[in-house]
Amino acid sequence: MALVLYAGNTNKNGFKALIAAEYSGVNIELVKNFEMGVSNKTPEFLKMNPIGKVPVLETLDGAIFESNAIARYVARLKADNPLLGSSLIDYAHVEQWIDFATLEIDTNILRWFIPRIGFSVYLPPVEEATIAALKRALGALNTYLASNTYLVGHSVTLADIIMTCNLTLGFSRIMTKSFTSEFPHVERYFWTMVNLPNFRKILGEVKQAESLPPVQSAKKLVQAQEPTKPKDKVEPKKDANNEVKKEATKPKAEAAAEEEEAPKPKPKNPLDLLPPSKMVLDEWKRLYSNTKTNFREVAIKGFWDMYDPEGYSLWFCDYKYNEENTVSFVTLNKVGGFLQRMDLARKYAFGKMLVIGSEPPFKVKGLWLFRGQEVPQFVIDECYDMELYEWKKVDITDKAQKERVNQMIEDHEPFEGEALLDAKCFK
Ligand SMILES: N[C@@H](CCC(=O)N[C@@H](CS)C(=O)NCC(=O)O)C(=O)O
Repeated sequence: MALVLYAGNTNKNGFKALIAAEYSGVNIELVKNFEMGVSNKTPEFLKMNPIGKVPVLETLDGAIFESNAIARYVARLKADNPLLGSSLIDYAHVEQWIDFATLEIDTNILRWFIPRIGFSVYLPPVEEATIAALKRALGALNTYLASNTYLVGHSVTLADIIMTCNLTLGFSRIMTKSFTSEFPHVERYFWTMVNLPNFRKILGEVKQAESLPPVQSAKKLVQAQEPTKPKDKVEPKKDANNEVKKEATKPKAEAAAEEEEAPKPKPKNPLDLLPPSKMVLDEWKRLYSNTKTNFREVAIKGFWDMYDPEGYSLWFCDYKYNEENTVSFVTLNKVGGFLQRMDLARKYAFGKMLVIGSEPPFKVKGLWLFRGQEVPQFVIDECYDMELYEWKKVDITDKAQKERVNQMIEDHEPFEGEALLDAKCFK
């Protein structure tokens, strides 16, 4: 019998074991047709976990409940698993961060989230104290991550897996950008982790909550839970307890609250109100993509022929924390994640990002073309990566700066005397 995990396929507590399994080469089967509130209340299930909560892992030697214990078991199936650390002090630090992720981070995220969606009493002073406690924990984590890429040592451990799964609930349901921007190192850490292949495979694409779940008033909650059809009578109330919900499985109370929000008209982007420019960004992007030979003579020359210094501006960016770029694939993921998050600026920007050096620490430098004369405010507000870079406007009357622009566009190697690990383009 393979290992069988009993959990819904959006359960962040179940994800801990599944990600650990990816790192450890362990095969886990997710039980099919799991129905929260039904499957976990059967006598067979209660024999495996008397409290009737998920996840539960069924093994040949017996069942295990509590998601951290399950994840530890999975990691221990691989001998000398680096997920658990490689020295006595590392083992202790892995355990330390697992407890911190559970008791200081997860507990406070849940205490903030659950009352808002109407599954426990909402009391403003309690919420205030919970947010303060969460901020205290995130502040400490932020300080630690200012000089550490991972929680323990120089690679992913079980502590990162458990921390990231817990943060996933927070980031996707309640911790909006304006809340998390106070903790830039936590943001960088989180987006780097969720984009690592073994995480992404299980978590899918994670999106940050755009607003706080509106508080569910007692009246609304009662209405939303009032059965209208017999089927609703058996709908499990606790289903939303601490799952990372997909739209389709949102608790009724929460869905009702969201439905009541009036659609807001989308304000026009201020960049669309600028005087028209002779430079057609898409034309430049096409020229860049279609030039395969004589790049200098064709694409670079074409760029300067098209460039409109009144309608557009050029910017150099320099990553502020290059000393952290000690692992090549993590650095590349970081840059890849940045470009994904820039998607919102596609209509107004073109960019080149170079990862420089043949050995760590790698330097990350870029060149961006933006509509208008400033780095657009909506990009600064929406894309947290922006503050991880130093931005400097290019003076195109300066020959050296202009040549640097050319070299960045054409991935010139060596760049500033060093080999390129990679060059990525945003177009
Ligand atoms: N500490 C437990 C928490 C388990 C838990 O709260 N599970 C929720 C879903 S994520 C549950 O089963 N709720 C149903 C209930 O409370 O009856 C763990 O980490 O496994």
